[in-house]
Amino acid sequence: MGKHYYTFFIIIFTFLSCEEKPNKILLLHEDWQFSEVEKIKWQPANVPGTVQADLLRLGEIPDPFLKNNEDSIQWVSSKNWQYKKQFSVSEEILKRTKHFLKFEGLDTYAEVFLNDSLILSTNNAFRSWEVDVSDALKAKNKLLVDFKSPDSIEKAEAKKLNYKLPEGNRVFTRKPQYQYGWDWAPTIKTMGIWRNVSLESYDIARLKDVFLQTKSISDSLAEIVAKFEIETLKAVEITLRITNKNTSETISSTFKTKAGESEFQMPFSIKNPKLWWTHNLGDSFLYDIEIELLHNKNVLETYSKNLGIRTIELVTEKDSIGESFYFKLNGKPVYMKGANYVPQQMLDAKIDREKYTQLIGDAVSANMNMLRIWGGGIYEDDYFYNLCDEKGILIWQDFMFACAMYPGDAEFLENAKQEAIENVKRLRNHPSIALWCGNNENNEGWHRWGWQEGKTEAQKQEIWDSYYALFNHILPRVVDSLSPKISYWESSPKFGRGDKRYQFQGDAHDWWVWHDGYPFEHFEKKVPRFMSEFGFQSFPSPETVKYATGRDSVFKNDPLFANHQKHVRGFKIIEEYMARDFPVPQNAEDYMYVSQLLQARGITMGIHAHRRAKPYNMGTLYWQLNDCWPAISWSSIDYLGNWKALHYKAKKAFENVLISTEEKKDTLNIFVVNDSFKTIKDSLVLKLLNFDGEVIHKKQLAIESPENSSKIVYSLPLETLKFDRDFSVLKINFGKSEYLNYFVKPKDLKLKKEEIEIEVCCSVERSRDLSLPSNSKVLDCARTDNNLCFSVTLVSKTLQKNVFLEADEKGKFDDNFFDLLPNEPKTILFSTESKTPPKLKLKTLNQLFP
Ligand code: BMA
Repeated sequence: MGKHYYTFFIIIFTFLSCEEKPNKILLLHEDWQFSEVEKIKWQPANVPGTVQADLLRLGEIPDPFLKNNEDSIQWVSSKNWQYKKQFSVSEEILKRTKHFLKFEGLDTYAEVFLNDSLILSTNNAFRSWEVDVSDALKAKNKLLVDFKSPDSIEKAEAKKLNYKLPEGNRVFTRKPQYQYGWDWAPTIKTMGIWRNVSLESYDIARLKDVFLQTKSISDSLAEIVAKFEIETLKAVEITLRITNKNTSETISSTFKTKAGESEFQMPFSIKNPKLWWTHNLGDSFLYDIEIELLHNKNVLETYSKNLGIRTIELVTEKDSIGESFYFKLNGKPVYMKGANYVPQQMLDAKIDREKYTQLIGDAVSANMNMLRIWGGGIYEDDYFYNLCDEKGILIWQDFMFACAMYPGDAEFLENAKQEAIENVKRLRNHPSIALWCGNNENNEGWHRWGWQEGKTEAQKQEIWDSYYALFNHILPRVVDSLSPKISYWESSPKFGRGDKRYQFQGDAHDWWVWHDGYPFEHFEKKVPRFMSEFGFQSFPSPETVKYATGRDSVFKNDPLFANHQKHVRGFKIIEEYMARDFPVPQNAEDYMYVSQLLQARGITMGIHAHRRAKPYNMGTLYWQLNDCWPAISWSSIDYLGNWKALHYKAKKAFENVLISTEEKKDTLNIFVVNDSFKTIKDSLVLKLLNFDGEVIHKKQLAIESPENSSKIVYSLPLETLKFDRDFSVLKINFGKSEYLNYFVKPKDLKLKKEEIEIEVCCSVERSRDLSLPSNSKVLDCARTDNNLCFSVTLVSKTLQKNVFLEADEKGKFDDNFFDLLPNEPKTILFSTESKTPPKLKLKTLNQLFP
């Protein structure tokens, strides 16, 4: 009896004394130093970061984004670099049984030494690396990371092949391909510890992965399965608890693990689920799901995951014309509007959250519902995808292979496979992920860009086999096994522009415009099923040019900015197209302004043509949303975040309800494109005006625009109307939508030079009845703290084309580059941090006519 009591006490005592501690993650970001290997000069380093960003911060290299400095920093990536750090581990952590060092991103060829022992060698910047350091960890530790220059490694790899792979040695290194120089990017091959480093310690179990997979959705129920990967030191009983924070429902289950890795599944359901939609079609609703790992009732780890309940499907079905290419979100065909995204931060690896939030906000403001993360950049940070989940933007995600043919040896393929596994797993919980795509233009390049020339049949076969193994076996299998509800698409585009099927099947890139010099009208002639790239360059804002040159004004052909045009024929192409459609100004600022109008004209012409062709065409993503440095490029937002004319015009062209026109012979067909899921009945109002404001023709009729459709709602016979094509505009209204149709190119318009009257006022005090003060008067109105907006009201006696407002304060106009109709006042809002009304500069196309 006494012995039993004794045992009982021992058990209680052991239980109390072994209260299990939660798993511990220690970020190792502080106190790093770096040095060139050959020189040994230790200096403080930022982690996460890059060698280049640190050298810049320390004043050891000039800023490669400025002037012609790019060349003078190329030596950096030809050297070897090392990072070191000492760190102490508390007694409490040291007592833990298992310790892992985790590197979430090493760029790229690194050897890691812990306490002078080699613990890791890496060769892929897109993978993360974890090492069991349980035996090597001490109270005081030394960590050393040695980075080899990619140059010599790439050369050695290239030598192993008896042929040259297109396009250069970058294909041997798994790091962002655009860093080797692109037609919008400088060459900056970064090196360094570019993502988090941490020490993870545990005693019993840790959660390695959670996948919340939606199995079925009905109005009354969503069935989800949580799939867990758990690692335990030995066979134990663990409990997993799932709490839906929105409903406060909790479920938990206990499982028996085996030593090492175990997988468990826990189904759960959500009643009357709220679906996740893109922001233009509904609420991007996210459930807040908490996941806990417990042992003996002690919580070892807690995670929060956003769960968006939706289905997304790429529909590629043979039809009478070819093969469809469209996305179904929650069972409904959805038209995709957006742009291609390139990395925002070329030098700094630390995520600038404000920049990310701003850019995704700008995509939402411009009514985009899809971004394509292009394959020459990076798999973005989780923060990026979280923003897209929250804001209702879908992501077309390329794997990071672009415009080249890649090696096919076993080691390379295995490396690429691990990269894919890791990134698909990391991103599969995001409702924003709509598609995985194998590569950008590799297939097109191989078949149409002369890459096969000079190669033997055997060499060609080998290169193609390597392509096939990666993009038609490995990657689709990874997606299918790890994220089975998301489609995989081998290559964007499906067919190049030399292939007849371009127009009838799959996604397409239209580079007839720009690269081949075809007129913008070509966008209207060849409309594909889904346009995943088309674009045209423009200059950035004068602010961005001044930032890059360090000058206080801008010059045409400025030698300090010429290197920021990375397309060999770029300047010439812009000039040629400009002369076709616009007056070509001599003054630099005017030229930059017109280059933006030109880009906006071309790209919106494409967007309109694509949207009118719905449902034949079901998507339009222009090239490119953003810039990675101050550049003349295809972007609609420049490096400093300024909206170019295109971004304002895309915002209009991407509205859910779009009025568009098409002139055929003597008839103007008026379309209403309706992306919403509601039929809209309203009146269509047409007003044909001349530029002095005289009304030549008026018409009003009731029309119906069916849900999710594009339809000709009225055909206006032009031959019956007497009007000057170069001095008239047709204003078309339908509900809140408005469209201005011109009958000739901008350069052929008879625009008059006339003053614009302008009034600036604090928006809260702004009275809607306009009694304009004398010309260009700025009202001095008191500003309250909650008033961050100024209203700017403009009016003119004649039509003013593409009014461009510039303020002396940093801020944003809610519209710009707009047309001002004769005698119709227009009010624009300017949001700013500034307390005083902005001083405005104004430019219009009218001023540029001789
Ligand atoms: C497309 C892109 C990029 C390129 C752009 C402009 O092909 O995929 O490779 O920057 O065209 O040339």
